[in-house]
Amino acid sequence: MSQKPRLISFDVCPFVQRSVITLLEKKVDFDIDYIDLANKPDWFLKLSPTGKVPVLQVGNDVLFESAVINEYLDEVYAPMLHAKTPLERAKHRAWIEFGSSLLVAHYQMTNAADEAAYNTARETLYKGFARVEDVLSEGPYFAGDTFMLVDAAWAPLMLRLHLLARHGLEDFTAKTPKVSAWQKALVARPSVTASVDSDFEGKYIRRILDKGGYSAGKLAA
Ligand SMILES: N[C@@H](CCC(=O)N[C@@H](CS)C(=O)NCC(=O)O)C(=O)O
Repeated sequence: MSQKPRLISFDVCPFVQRSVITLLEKKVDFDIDYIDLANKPDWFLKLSPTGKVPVLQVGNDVLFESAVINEYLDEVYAPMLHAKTPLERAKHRAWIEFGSSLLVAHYQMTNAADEAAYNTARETLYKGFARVEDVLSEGPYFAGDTFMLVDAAWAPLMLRLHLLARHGLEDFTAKTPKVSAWQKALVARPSVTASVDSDFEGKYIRRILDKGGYSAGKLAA
C-alpha cells in the first residue's frame, strides 16, 4: 500500500474539492493542509509548478492538476470509479475537462463586474448544460447507478450553483431536467456534503458578496 497522501488545499477551491470527494469515496486516510492563496507560502511555491491547488504529496513525490490526482487515486485505491472501457474512460475524461471549463465560467459569473460580463458567463453555463443534457444517463449519476470520477469532477460546480440558487440567483439547471436531477443527486451524496466544512455555504456566499460584483447585487446573504 502506498504512503499516506497529503492534500494541499484552499478552503473554497472547487478543484481541491474534486480530490477530497474522491478520497472520501475511497475511504482513504489522508492529511490535508490549507494555505492562503493570497499569500502563498514559499514551501508551497517550491512544490507546485503552477502555484495552484490542489497538490497531492505522496512521500517525496508531488502531483498537481485535479484530474491527474484523481486518476492516480483511482489507480491506487479501490473501488475503481472510472469507466470500464478505454472508450468510455476517454469520454469521461473529455466531460471532466468540459466540467472544468464550466467551473471557469462559474468563476467569471460570480466575479462579473457588470451585467454584460455576467451575461457572457451565464450564456456559457446554459449552453454547456444543454450539451451535458444530451449525454447524461437516466440517472441518478452521469453514467447510471454508479458514482464515478466524472461525478466527483462535476459535484463542486453543481454544489456552488445549488447554493447560489438558494440565495436568490437564477437556477442555471432550470432548462435541463436531467442536469437538474443529476445536480440533486450530487449535492445529496454523502462524500460531497462531507467534502466541505459545515460553514462552507456561508463562507462561499460571503466571498461573492465581498467581491461586490453584479452577482453580489442579485444575492440575498
Ligand atoms: N486546472 C487546475 C486548476 C486549479 C486552480 O485553478 N486552483 C485555483 C484555486 S481554486 C488556484 O490555486 N489558484 C491560484 C492561482 O491561480 O494563483 C486543476 O484542475 O487542478
